Amino acid sequence: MDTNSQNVQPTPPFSETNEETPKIGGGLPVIEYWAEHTLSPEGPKLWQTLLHKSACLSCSWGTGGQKGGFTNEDGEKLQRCMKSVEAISAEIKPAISTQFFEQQSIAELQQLTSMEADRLGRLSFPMILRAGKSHYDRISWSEVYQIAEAAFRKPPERVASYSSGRSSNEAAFLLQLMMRSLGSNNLADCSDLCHAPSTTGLNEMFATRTSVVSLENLKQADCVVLAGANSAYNHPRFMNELIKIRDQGGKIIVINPIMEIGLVKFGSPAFPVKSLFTGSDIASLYLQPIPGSDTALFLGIQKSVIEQGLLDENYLKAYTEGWEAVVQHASETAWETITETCGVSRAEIEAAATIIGTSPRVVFGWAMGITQHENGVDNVFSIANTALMTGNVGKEGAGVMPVRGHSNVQGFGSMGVTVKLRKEIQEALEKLLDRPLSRVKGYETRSLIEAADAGKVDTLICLGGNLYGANPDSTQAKRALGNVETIIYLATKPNLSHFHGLAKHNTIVIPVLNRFENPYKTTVESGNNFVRLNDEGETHLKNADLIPEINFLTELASRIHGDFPVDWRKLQDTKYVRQLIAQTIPGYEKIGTIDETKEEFTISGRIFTEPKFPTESGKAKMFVAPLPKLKLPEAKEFGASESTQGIVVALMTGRSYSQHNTVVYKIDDKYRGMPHRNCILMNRADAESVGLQEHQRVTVQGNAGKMENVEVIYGAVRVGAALMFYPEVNVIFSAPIERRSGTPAYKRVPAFVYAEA
Ligand SMILES: Nc1nc2c(c(=O)[nH]1)N[C@H]1C(S)=C(S)[C@@H](COP(=O)(O)OP(=O)(O)OC[C@H]3O[C@@H](n4cnc5c(=O)[nH]c(N)nc54)[C@H](O)[C@@H]3O)O[C@H]1N2
Ligand SMILES: Nc1nc2c(c(=O)[nH]1)N[C@H]1C(S)=C(S)[C@@H](COP(=O)(O)OP(=O)(O)OC[C@H]3O[C@@H](n4cnc5c(=O)[nH]c(N)nc54)[C@H](O)[C@@H]3O)O[C@H]1N2
Ligand code: SF4
Ligand SMILES: [Mo]
Repeated sequence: MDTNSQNVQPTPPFSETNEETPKIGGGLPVIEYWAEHTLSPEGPKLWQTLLHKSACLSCSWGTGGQKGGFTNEDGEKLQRCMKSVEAISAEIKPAISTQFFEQQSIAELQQLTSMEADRLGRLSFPMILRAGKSHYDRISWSEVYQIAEAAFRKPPERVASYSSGRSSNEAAFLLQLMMRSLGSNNLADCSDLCHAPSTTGLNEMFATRTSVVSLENLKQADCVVLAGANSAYNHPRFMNELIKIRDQGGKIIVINPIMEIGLVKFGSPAFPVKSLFTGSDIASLYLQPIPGSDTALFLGIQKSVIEQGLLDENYLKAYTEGWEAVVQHASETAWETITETCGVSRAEIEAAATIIGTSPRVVFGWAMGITQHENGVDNVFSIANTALMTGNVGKEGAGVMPVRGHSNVQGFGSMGVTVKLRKEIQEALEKLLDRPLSRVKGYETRSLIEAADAGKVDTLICLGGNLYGANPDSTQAKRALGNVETIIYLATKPNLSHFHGLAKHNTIVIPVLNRFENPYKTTVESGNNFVRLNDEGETHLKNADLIPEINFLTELASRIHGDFPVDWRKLQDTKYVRQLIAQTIPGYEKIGTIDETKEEFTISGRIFTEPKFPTESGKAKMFVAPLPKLKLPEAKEFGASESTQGIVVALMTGRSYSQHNTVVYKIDDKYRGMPHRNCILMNRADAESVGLQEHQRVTVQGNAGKMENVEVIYGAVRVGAALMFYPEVNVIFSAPIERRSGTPAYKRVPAFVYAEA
């Protein structure tokens, strides 16, 4: 039995924080941050960018574009959060000088933290680290293309790409077209580490891969279930919708092992000053399960829905398949098994079931706390099963809604940057290429690292991101990338990959223009399936040698492929890329005329307001989500001696308040009361059970390494669980992989926490 599950949840639950933590999320510090940045010397440029007609750089909630920098798809104003300011501030930094890289050796650069690397400034000229050299050198564009072209002439199965969702749809489309024209399906993407289980799960059940809820529909919900998403940090404007739903008498159920303060009360600048000071209530009910146990919690909700007579059997019979086995599984699983597995009491589960079963319209939202598990796809199944059992998919104001990551990560998937290409896109591309695409299975991110580790990759192009920093087991990632002959990083800012993810022969860093600097229009897709048009812009980096991503990709492709299957150089006018997208990508027809119409649009076929699904039978398919076996290893399995004072915890790894993925903006996380990056958030009872105290320094050991001198911080985290920040924590563990989607289990890392002798 899991060491955690002896503790069935009391009410009120694990809510003790330390004296440092504020009483509401958001609130005045957000306004202070705005003021600090917008009134600083960078202020005018910041305002100019905020007002520029382009989508927010930061998260997938999406705002800006043609309706103006502050407007959402419903035309509502004042829709930019402080995260947007944070992201822009990082991009409008001055250029890093050539002298800097002449002076700093790679050994010195490797000493930099993620925050220090980002703070160096903007990359502004192409540079190369050659094998055996100690410094990055500036390099000419002609040599860049010469090396890149030779590297791309390697056998196609030994050539790979990785991408991250900040770039445009146009760049994403060109990347995959270039790779597939070559005969390579190795299109790894950051979504493999992120929402791939949502894509896989939703595709199996509904034959769709994204949220089925529009922003307009969300506004009509009477209840939102938010599982494993810290939206107060990571999708702040979503909080405005939750506040409005509560104000209209709706209910919010939060499911999260940590009582995140911003999900309890949130002070949003979008609302009257009063709410900013006192905060608005968010959670009506807050459940704190054991990390990795959400299938059990949702099974409990289903069981109770059945017991309370709230099962929508007519809906199941008419619109779903496989429901009998799912209902049977819920009916037959004993309450004891359910509560033991998830650590939440039956009374609380029943309360959630009553709310869900009696609310007319329920939206189920989730993020990394659901997907980043060994059973991430089962988690998604269990949520969608619950939605279907209560008739909540395929009607207005209801549905399943993965809350996506990067601002254009979903667009990358739509453009075919995936190892699981949709059949319709495959056929359209084959028509365009006038030949079959390669049938060799491509590498997603984890299999790319494994393949590189086994010496099977010669060439790698990274369109953004931080492949080294984002992967678990940093030692392996470094070794694996070291086997690749040529790595080409396209990036706006320096990051850990550029200093640690070094190739065997040549590591090239190409400085690119970001979304608001491109000399042509681009588009992006929000998590709510809305396509935005970004206007042309210009960079503040005068006399610098940056390149638009599109220009680099088309020039490289034209050198490799000549005029096949298209005149690549002509595609530097992105209007032509959009025409190709309109021809090949389902639902994107309107992009073909967006240059003339300026009409931003919701992708057709994505939002379900009727219970008819694009599956073969037209019905949603339901699958039994088995309960996980959540045993943690014993202390001795970490090599600890009997006398070592310590405890094994289920460590969740994720984001602090001031970071965007692997890029750290500030070292503290004030809402959780964590003063710096080298902290572990623990439950007081756990710490005290092995004689640890708050602020004591401990070692945290995983299966691949350890971190020392880590400060214990008491927080509102459930017994048996703890939290640390990535990317730093990625050195300590190699995660098991969700087998259907390739996603690492970042949210349930067995770790041994012990006092230093
Ligand atoms: N400002 C900012 N915005 C961002 C990002 C950023 O780094 N900074 N990153 C973007 C990206 S790429 C992504 S993917 C999203 C990430 O957005 P989130 O998914 O909100 O981010 P995480 O920090 O990974 O944390 C998720 C939450 O899951 C909870 N959790 C952990 N394990 C479990 C579990 O087993 N069950 C449940 N129910 N909950 C669990 C954690 O306590 C945490 O509150 O945000 C996007 N937006
Ligand atoms: N332990 C742990 N690990 C995790 C996670 C976790 O929760 N826990 N979360 C995972 C998740 S959800 C994700 S999505 C990944 C994120 O992994 P990645 O997407 O690989 O990483 P980012 O930190 O978002 O990448 C930041 C870099 O992108 C570059 N960049 C920014 N804008 C642009 C642009 O417009 N063009 C180009 N070419 N480059 C640009 C900058 O150089 C910047 O340094 O990390 C994963 N890793
Ligand atoms: S919620 Fe996301 S998209 Fe909207 S302004 Fe904030 S960071 Fe940007
Ligand atoms: Mo992500």
